[in-house]
Amino acid sequence: MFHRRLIATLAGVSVLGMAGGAMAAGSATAPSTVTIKQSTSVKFVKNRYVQDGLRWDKDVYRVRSGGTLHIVNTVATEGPHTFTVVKKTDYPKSFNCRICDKLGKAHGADPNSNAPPKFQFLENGVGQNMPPNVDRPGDSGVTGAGKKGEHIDLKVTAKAGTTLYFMCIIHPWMQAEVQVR
Ligand SMILES: [Cu+2]
Repeated sequence: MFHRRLIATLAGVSVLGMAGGAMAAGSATAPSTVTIKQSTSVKFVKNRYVQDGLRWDKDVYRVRSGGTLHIVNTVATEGPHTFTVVKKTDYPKSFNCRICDKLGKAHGADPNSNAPPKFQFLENGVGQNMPPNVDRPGDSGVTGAGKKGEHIDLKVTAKAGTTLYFMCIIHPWMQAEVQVR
């Protein structure tokens, strides 16, 4: 399956960063640092299906403009992940994910090899090896080689009032929002 190949090809990179902050209540008090984790529950029904419940730990996150997204691998068996901003209309509804193919190529992932991607980050769809300022589709980061605890820190420069639609291009059903306040 395509996502299995991407798991292998995007593996192999990580950066260090700061610790996460607590989520505050109310839009006026959105936190300056928000931690984004994953959880999973796998359901296996013989001769029917495997249901992969891998997900972001929330559907909606809030962060202050100028704040930091602290994205951590928290499921030991199913990393790495990408935090990738896309247009809402580019969200896939199946494994057939055109935006995943396009941005996977921009990361320099080779679907025929286990090598790590050439670029750990994208800024506006262009590969680079430093974290982007997150404010638009095509801003992206790979969380690491997949080991538990690996993480990236991304600065959100989008203006207050912006909603960022993000996904993991390795696991295309992992889709959630960041509301910038
Ligand atoms: Cu993922």
